[in-house]
Amino acid sequence: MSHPSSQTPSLVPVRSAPPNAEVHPAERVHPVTPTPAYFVRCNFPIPEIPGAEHRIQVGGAVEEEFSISVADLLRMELHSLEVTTECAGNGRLGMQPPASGVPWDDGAVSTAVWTGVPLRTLLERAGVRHDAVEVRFDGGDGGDLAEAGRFVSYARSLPMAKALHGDTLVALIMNGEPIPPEHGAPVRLIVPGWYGMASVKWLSGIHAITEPFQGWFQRDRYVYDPGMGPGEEPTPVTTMRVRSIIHTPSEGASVQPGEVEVRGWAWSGDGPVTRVEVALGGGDDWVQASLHRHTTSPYAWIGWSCTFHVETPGRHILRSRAYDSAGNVQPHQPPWNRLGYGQNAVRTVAFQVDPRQVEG
Ligand SMILES: Nc1nc2c(c(=O)[nH]1)N[C@H]1C(S)=C(S)[C@@H](COP(=O)(O)O)O[C@H]1N2
Ligand SMILES: [Mo]
Repeated sequence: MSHPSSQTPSLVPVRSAPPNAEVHPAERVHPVTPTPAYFVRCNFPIPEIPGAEHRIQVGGAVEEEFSISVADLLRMELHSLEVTTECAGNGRLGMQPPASGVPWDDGAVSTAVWTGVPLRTLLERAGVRHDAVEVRFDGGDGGDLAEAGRFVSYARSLPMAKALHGDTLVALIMNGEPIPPEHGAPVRLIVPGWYGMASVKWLSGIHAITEPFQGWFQRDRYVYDPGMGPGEEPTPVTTMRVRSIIHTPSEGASVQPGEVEVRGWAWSGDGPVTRVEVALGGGDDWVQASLHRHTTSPYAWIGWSCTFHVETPGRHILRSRAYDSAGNVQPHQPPWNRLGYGQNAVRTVAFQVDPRQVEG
C-alpha cells in the first residue's frame, strides 16, 4: 500500500500541479466519501472565484438571457442527491499498451451528497429555443495546452435530454458544506451517471447552442479513440461503464486464517447493478456476492460482500466483476483506446494469510 506524502493524508497525489489525487485505500470503505478524501481531478490550476457574489450567465439560444448569483441560487428550492462519480481516466494504468494521460490507478472514483438547483429550472426560466441542440457549460479555468498548441478554457456540452433531466444539478453544497475550491467552488455542475468530465467545476456560463459543441475537451479529449487512423471515428465518452472495486481486504493486507470477508462497491451509468461475483484464486469459480443498498439514490454505488474460508498461509488473489440491468458485465481484458478512458476491466487484489498477524 502506498502512503500519501502531502498534508492531506486522505489522498494519494498523482500529480501536484495542477492538483490531481486519488482516494487513499483506507478511505475507500465509506459509502459517502468524506470530502477531504474525495478524488481531485484538475486540468488547470484552481481558479480564484468570489463566493456569494459570483454570477452564472444563462444565455445563447434562449428567449431571455439572465445572470444569477450564487446567493440567489442558494435562496431557490434546493435538491439533494447522492452520486457516485468516476473519472473517465480511472484505471488508465491498467491499459496495455500504456495510454497517454494522468496515470490513475483505481482511486479516481468517489461518492458525495450534492445539493443544488436542478439545471432544468434555470433553462426553463430562460426558455430554451426550439433550434437549440445542446447546452454548453463554461468553467472558470483554462491555460495554454501544449497538445492543443493554444489557450484552452474548460468547457463541455450536454445533449438537451440530459441537460433537461431533473437530476442534473447546479450544485452549491457538497456533503452538507459549501463546495471546497478544488471541487469547483462556489458552484459546479453534477451530471449523475456520467463520467466526471461532464460535471463542470467553477461554473460561470450556461448557454444553449444550435450546433454540436466542438471544444477541445469535447472533441479532442474525453473521446474513445480506437487509434487506428482515418476511417475510425472517435466516439464521445458519456456514461460510466459498469465496474466494481474491492476495498476490503485492501491490496497487500494481512489476515488471519479462517473466515475472510470481502467487501467492495459496484456502479454503472447504464442501469442499476444487478449482480456482483467474486473469485478467490485465479480460476473460474465465481461466487455471487450479497448486495447492500445504503441509499434510495439510483446514482450511488452499491455495497457488496461475501465470505471465503481461507486456511492456507501465503498470498491469495481476489477478483470481482459486476453486471448491470442493461446486460453489461466487466470485461477481463482492459478495453483499449488511445487516450485510456473507460478502463473497467476485472481487477486483481492480493492479500496475505498470515497466522502470526492480527489485524483489527
Ligand atoms: N472546470 C473544470 N471542470 C472539471 C474539470 C476541470 O479540469 N475543469 N475536470 C473534470 C474531470 S475530468 C473530472 S473527473 C471531475 C473531477 O471532479 P473533482 O475534482 O471534484 O473530483 O471534474 C470535471 N470538471
Ligand atoms: Mo476525469
